[in-house]
Amino acid sequence: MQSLFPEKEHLNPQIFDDSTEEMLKHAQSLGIETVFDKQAKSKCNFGSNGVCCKQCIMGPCRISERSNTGSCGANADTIVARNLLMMVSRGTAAHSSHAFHIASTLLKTAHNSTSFKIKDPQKLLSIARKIKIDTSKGIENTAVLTATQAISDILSDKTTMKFATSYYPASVSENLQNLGVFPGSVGKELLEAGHETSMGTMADHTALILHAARMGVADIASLIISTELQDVIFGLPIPFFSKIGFNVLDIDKVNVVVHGHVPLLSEKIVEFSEDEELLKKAMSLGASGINVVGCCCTGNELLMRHGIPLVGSNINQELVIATGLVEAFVVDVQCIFPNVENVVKKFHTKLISTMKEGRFQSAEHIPFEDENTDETAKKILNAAIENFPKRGKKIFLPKDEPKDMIAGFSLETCVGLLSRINQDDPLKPLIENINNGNIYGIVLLAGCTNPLVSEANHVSIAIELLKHNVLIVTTGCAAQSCARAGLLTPDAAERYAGDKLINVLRALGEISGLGNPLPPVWHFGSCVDNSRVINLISALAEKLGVPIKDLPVAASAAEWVTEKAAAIGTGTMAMGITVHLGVAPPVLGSPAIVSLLTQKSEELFGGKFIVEADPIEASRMILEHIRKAREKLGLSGSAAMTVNDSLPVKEPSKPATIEVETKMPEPVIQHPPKLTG
Ligand code: NFS
Repeated sequence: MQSLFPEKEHLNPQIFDDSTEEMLKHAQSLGIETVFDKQAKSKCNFGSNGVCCKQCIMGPCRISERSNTGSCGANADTIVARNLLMMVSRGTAAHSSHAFHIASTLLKTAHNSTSFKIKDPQKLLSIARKIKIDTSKGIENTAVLTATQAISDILSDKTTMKFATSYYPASVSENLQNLGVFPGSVGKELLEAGHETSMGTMADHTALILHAARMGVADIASLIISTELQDVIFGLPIPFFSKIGFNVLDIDKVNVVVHGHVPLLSEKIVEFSEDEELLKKAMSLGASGINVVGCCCTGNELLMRHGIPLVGSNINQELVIATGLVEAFVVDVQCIFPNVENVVKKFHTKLISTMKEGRFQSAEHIPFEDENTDETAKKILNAAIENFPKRGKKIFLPKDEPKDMIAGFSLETCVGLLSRINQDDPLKPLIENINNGNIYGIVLLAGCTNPLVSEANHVSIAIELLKHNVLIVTTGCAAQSCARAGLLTPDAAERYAGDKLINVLRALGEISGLGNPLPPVWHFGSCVDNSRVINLISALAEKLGVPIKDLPVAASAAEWVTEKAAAIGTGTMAMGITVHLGVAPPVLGSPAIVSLLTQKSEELFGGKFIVEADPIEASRMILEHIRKAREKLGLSGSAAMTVNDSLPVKEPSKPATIEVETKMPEPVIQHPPKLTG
């Protein structure tokens, strides 16, 4: 058979994770094309620079040596800025549609018309107090008012989003308001963006970019709505031991992969996978049980609350099916490659779509409504079970065992853990350790995995930064990359954390009851859960009384792919956080826009974009940004460091300031009730 990978350079064997490479070879041997081949063939360079305009049918036009404007005279700056605003808007539409769905579910749940419960009334009360909603008339009424406020933030004709004004530090809101980039409702922003980007309307590229920033800020508020209200319905994340890898699929069981982002139905699939009737039926057909595993961000959501193992990130989805072991590949919305339709045709796997926004020509569509999730979950599990006897002989798993990991961090997890050190002022120990340099800075590794850069960049950056005592928090597919590389384990702390950070991790591991250091990379959940990190950073800024832009923090989306990542990155930057991008956004065709995003933005927002493909150089730039922030705050340990400074010391040079004042508590990290592998 002709190789699908005649030139294998883009799969650098040194940096590509072994299991993925093994699965790729297997898929290749079956003649299956995946994103790895398709991207190399399809990528368009004009589009990459952002200078392609499809706004009207005098075009499509593109800026080239032959013409420096489109047919209507729109120049590269206008075209690039318009394209960027449309990209950020689509990402925001996806996130806010998710937020709208969750808020509606909470509203219906409060009216008792779903099978969901208000699982965490305390969280609901804390949200309500934060957005200044009356809590005096009972939990159901509070839920109705909170959900209604969220829906109004998404769809009404308002001038400010309450979830933004209430959650962002005052200094951030004030700056955004002064710049005229504080969002009204998301719907209003989307409507205006659609209008402005239509042919012959907005031709001021600065106004378009400022609107992109306003949209990004609205996007972050949408994330906050989704995360906060999901916690109310499903409960807070709990630190869990779990596993990641293709081999979390179980040869003896009915394997159900849940993929996408909105965890409403998948929560029910997990719940009913333990239903006795269904288990009996699975066993009667020769299986030893039902094994639900997660892909992408739906997987991250289930991991955070139930310890459900992860089978893969966005670039693994086709390969998961190519194992031949998946009875049902159940998708909700977002980041689902249409190619999964082609791959399932080679196997017995049923592709089951479940939401009206995410349909496929040949998939079986089993839609769920909030009112019938139980029945739909059972129907899907039945379909998976009945498919088990049809499993073919073309099954394959890579030889590597799944990797261990600990996940389930959140602002509440951190505060809960730290309150074991200082009950009255939980953030104080964290701040003391940032002040004295035991924690040199905090960096969020977020976003997708990208087939062009393989899985190495998140991991390389994490390892470089850890050496320099930077604490890593991570979400989304980036978290999965780090997990696959074994970075979410106590061993990784001993191996990679710098000489000061390791003391902090050891102390925290001790007070958590783990008996080992905490992992040096903290998994904060799905991409939507970037809001948890924003909330942590906001809490630190407010506690220290400094704007976010002055904190020794940064974010990195080293392998970003989607419009949603563009929205989160833009919103994060507008809040004052410097964001590294490992893949250039489609703006290089306009030097004016490049300058706005990478330089002028710092004057306006305090945050800026750093674009650097090389992970080691990117780490150096991030460290330099943190060094400057520390210097400005007058913190110790601000001397220049480069990534060449080797800091392999594993013995503590001086003890961390964390002291355990309380009696040793019960362990807080749990084993999930069921684990494969
Ligand atoms: Ni976020 Fe990237 Fe998708 Fe999740 Fe993964 S691709 S933008 S990380 S699954 S949303």
